[in-house]
Amino acid sequence: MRILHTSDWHLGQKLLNFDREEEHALSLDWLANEVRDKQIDILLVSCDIFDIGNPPNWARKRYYSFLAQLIGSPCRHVVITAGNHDSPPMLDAPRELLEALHIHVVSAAPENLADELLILNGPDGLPEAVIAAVPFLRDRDLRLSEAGESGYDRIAAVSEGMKAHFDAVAALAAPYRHLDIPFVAMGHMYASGAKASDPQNNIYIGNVENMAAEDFSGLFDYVALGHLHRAQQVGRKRHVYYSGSLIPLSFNEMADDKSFYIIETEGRAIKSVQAVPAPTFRRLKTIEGNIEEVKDALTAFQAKKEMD
Ligand SMILES: [Mn+2]
Repeated sequence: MRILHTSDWHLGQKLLNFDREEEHALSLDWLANEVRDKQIDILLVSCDIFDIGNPPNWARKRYYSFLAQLIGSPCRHVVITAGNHDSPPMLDAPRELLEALHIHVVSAAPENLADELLILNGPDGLPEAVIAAVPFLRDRDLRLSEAGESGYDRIAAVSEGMKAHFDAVAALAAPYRHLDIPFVAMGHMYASGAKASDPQNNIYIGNVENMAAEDFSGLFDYVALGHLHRAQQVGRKRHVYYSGSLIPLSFNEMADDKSFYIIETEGRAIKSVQAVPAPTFRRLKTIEGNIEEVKDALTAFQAKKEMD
């Protein structure tokens, strides 16, 4: 079986004053073609579909036209989770329609945890993959605030709450463990040992890591993470990966190569994890050392535009 792992599309993003519509359109068209060409069975999109909770209409149009391009392709299931940039009600609105097309959306920690566990059936009607589709977990999903707790206590509580959440989904998946099919977890966090392009103060409090690769239950054969925009494996012993974004989303990502992963499985075994490089549709032509100059020029441009 072939599983494609991508994340962090950030549709609707503006970098300073420049919107990225054309790049997003080109990259999603390319991705839809790759899903067909590479005969992908399951597509996983781990979080941050949109850049903001109320994205422009062109971004919504791109999202739906991408999904429409998959109809009739070999891809049997699509699983989409929401990140800290996404609006859960917005992603949820077309849920029934998307479900009918085998597109599963998990936009927020559900009241019933079992709703995060997807048992995907193959053409023969039998389970072919188990997906723990864990979206971005909000502070309130992870812990109860306590009067008088320190910042350090809060950070530890987030980390403990996150581990407990993944363990609880793994416990729900455990009854299926006799099946010789891949078990995949999706998540949105700052994992220990991962290299971030930008400071991580925007996810939970503090620029601190939330969970380590070893903290994921051994039940999961592959962990498909989103949030960090740099493609990478986290730790060496487990199949825990960030797919990274499809296009560079900040100046600090300008030099990074972008990609998605194809995970080839046979029964429970992960046969290979292959990074497929994304084409570069637009890149600022600059040399190292020159970046500050470019940033200053763009900031000045923006300030001038705001004054006009
Ligand atoms: Mn992101």
